[in-house]
Order: sequence, then C-alpha cells, then structure tokens
Amino acid sequence: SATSEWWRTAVIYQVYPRSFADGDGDGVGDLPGITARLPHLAALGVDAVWLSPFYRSPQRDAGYDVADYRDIDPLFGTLADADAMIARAHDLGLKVVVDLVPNHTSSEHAWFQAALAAAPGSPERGRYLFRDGRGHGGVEPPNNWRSVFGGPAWTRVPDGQWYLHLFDSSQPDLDWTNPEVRAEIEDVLRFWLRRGVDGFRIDVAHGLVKEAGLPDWFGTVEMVSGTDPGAPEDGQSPAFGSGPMFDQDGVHEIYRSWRAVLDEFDAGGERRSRALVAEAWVEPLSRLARYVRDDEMQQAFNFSFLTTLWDAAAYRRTITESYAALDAVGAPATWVLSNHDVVRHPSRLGLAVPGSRPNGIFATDPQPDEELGLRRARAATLFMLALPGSAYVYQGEELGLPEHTSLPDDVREDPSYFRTLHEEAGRDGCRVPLPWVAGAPGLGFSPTGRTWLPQPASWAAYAADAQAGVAGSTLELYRAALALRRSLALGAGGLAWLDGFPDDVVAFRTAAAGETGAVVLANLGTTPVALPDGATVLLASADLPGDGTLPADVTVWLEA
Ligand code: ISL
Repeated sequence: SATSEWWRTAVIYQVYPRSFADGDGDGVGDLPGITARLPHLAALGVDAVWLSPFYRSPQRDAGYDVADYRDIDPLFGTLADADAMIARAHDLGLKVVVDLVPNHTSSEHAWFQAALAAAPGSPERGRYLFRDGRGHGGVEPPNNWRSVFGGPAWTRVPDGQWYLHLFDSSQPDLDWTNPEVRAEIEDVLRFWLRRGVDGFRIDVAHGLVKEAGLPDWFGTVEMVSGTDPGAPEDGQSPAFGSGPMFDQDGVHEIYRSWRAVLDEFDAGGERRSRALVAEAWVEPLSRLARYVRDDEMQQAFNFSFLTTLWDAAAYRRTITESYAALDAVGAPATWVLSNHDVVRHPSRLGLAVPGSRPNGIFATDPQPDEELGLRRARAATLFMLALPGSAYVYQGEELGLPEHTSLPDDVREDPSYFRTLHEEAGRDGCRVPLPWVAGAPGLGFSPTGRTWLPQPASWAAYAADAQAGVAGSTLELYRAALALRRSLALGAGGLAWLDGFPDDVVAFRTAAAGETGAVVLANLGTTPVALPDGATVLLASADLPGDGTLPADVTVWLEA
C-alpha cells in the first residue's frame, strides 16, 4: 500500500552521534545519550531519525572510516545499546535510518589489514584498488586523481604498490567490480535490517564505481555548485560529482541489488517501507534523479538549497528545477538546509553574500551577522517545511544554532583540507556538542560537563531548556511548524506558484488532494510587503508588526 511509503513526506532528523548527547560523561556523544533524548525528537514532531555512523572506527573521519560494519564503536556503546535505541525510537513512533559507508573502509578494517599483509595480485588486494605506479620504479601514482580532502588520491605501500582513496589515506576505496565486496555489503544491509532499521543513508553513493582503466582526468576544480575556494595550491580537488571517479552508470546495478535486499524484509503487504537515500553530489538534477527509480533508491539528497543565494528568483528556480527533475521519475523531492559537512544555515545566511559559503567560512570572511542569519534561517525553515516532499533537519537547527566560527586549531579533528589549509574552520564548526541545559556545565551535553569540542559562549541562550515553552523561540517555531505540516498534510501536497506578489516574495499554495493546504509567502526582499486582505496567519517565522504587512526576511503560512 502507498501508506507504507512513509519516506515520501517524512521529516527526517539527522543525529550526529558524537555531538548529540553524551550518556557516559567522556565528552563524546553516544547511543545511551541518544536514547535518553529521543523524547525530544518525538516532541519536536519529526517522523524519523537518521544517525551518522556509530560503527567501530578509528575515527579518523569521525566514523566515516568504518573498521567493522557489524559492531559499534566503544566510544558510542554496544550492539545492545543500538538495539535499545532502535526499540525506543520505534516505541516513540520514530523510524530509524542508519548510515552506510560502502565506498571505502577504514584502513584498520580486517580486509585492508589483510591486503597490506598480502602480495600484489592477491585476492586480498583485489577487494581494494591497488595498482602499480607509473614512471621509473613506479614512483609516480597510477593516475592523476586528487583526493576530495586534498592531496593525491593514491598512497604507496612498502612493496611499492599504490592504493586509491578518494578521501583520507585512512579510507581506502573498495573495488566494486569484485563480487566478494558486493556480497559482503549486501550482508551488512541484512545485518542491520534484521536489527530493525527502516532505511539507509548511502554515503558517497555516486562514487562506488570508477571508470574502467582508471584514466587520468583533466577536468576543472569546480565543486558541485561553484568553484571550491579551499582547493589546495599544490593540486586540485576532484570535481565532487563528475569525472571518471563519480556517477558512473555501473552504480545503478548495485542499487537495484540492494533494493531487492530491502524488499526481502517487506512484510504484510507493505511495499517499499524500508528506504534507501543517496548522498550523491551529482548535477544536473536530472542525473541525480537517476538514483531514484522504482527499483533503486527512494530518495536522493537534493543539496540545491545549500548554494541558493538569498534571492526569491533563485529559490523559485531551485524549487521549480527540483520538482521538474524528480517528478519526471515519480520521486519525492527532498530538501536540506544543513548537515554535518556544511556551514550551519543561520551562519551561511548571515554572511555578506548570504548562502555563499556551503563548505566553510574563511578566516578572511567578515563574521556572519548572527541575528540576521537566524531571522533568515527561520524564514527558510518555514518555506522548506511547507514544500511538498521530504525534509531533512540537522541536529541543532531546531535550536537555531549558528556555526562555531572561531574554534582553536588544536581542537579540530576534521581531516579534510578545509582544515589543514588553516584557511577556514573546516567541518568541525557545525559538529559542536548540542546545548541542552542553559545553566549546566557543558550546557548539559554530558553528565560531567565535558564536551569534545568547546561550545561558543553565546550558546547558553540557545539551550533546549531555555527555549522549550517559550513563545517565539526557534524550538517552538519548529514544533508548531511540524505539527501544522502534519495536520494540514503539507508534505503530500502539490505546489502552485501564486501571482500578484512583488518579485522579492516567494509565494505559493500547497495542498494535498482533498485538503485545504496553506498559502506560503516568504519576503526575501529588503522592504515590507502587504499581506493579502483578510489573510489569516497560521504561523510566522518572526513577530509580525500587526499593520497588515510582511517584513523583510519573514515567512508566513496563511490559511488557504
Ligand atoms: O564535506 C564536503 C563538503 O563540505 C563534501 O565534499 C563531503 O566530503 C562529501 O559530501 C562526502 O561526504 C560524505 O563522505 C565523506 C565524509 O567525510 C562526510 O562526512 C560524508 O558526509 C567520506 O566518507
């Protein structure tokens, strides 16, 4: 039945385990901490939780370097803790999506350790992409590819061979032409499905298959949606999304086989109740839509809001293009304003050119305007949550948290070049432990007050307990928006643009079949605009002046 396709309209909350809540007091978040705070998510009104990796890992890339896909890192707890977390979430009516990292393992994974101990040409090496080097004595890497994190994508081992890593050297890429690799990851899917998970977020879903022969690549340094200003001078980072290492046609066969694995677990007339969502930085959106097909994944992250400037025409274009690409394949749209890899959107939108820095804020940038950024973030949230489709909310955005833009160098852990160039705060600034209790040490993140990254002084005002029950707080805005979204069935609607408003206003009506829906007006200009005569305001992202106008940087939901 169509009702089992919960993901079509779901609001999915991303938990970043090391920074959500700490149960044991070591300053790093963990599964018992998450379980204890799940009622916060139920009260918020989200449908599902997606957890970034909690598997056994040396944590060189915060868990995106998996050493054992079937075990929990001791930092985060035990398998029993994972089972308890899943059970508690289900009790509270929340679906659970876990992160799968199939492009690469950790260099501490048993397979890679075996590969290092084995000879060139051995089956052990055949699970990864080991190659001989070029040049006299093979001293040059096998090709010219660059790692996404900076530097060459190849590292040499003592016997002279090189292995490929699109990310950190501690993240060797698997060889997805190897049937053993395919069987292993299918079995990992079954392992977690048996434990009751409702879906998987697939890391670097566009990277698994590389062009045969691993040819040199002479593309430009364009990141998805714009030139990456952090590219190191010694070389170039690959275009994240294109080139011989990304978006090869062969990935689709893999996802069809995974779809079949998930479907094995559908029971009682359910259809596709277990979901796959692709993290694929692929452009244009029509290419991305190829990951979302009836026999592949149900969703792909649509990252286009990360780079949309604060401009009504730009948002109308982004939204129109997103629906055009996804409607063509019958897929639900997805919307993302923040995640653990990008600058938190209140800070992005508080920059001089709002929205211009998805991947980090440079030391040379003027600091974001925190108040203006939050005002715009709340406005952006209100139109995102009204849009038909599914929305992803990154932990802390319901509190309005800004990026930590002044983390000292010596506490940062992100291995990407964004950090090693010392030009910007890298990805740690969006990964700071959440503030739960305004008056407590470490803002209640941990029973001991410890936090693995320091929290900005301004964060006491953002603590969950300081906002709960406070009219006009960001937390109450999210709760009200999610409750209304549910009662008005907004996620299931169709969208119609409304004429008759100034160009600076994003104006649409959204309604599901048989529902009244809502009218949404977002003023992205600099001056107030008149609200329609007799309009009944259901929800506003900021206080309205009461003179029948909609101020700049404010979104309203009106009775349709
Ligand atoms: O972080 C980025 C931009 O800010 C991206 O280029 C990111 O590296 C890319 O989205 C892939 O991300 C995923 O895989 C990485 C991991 O470091 C990221 O945290 C994860 O989201 C490698 O596993």
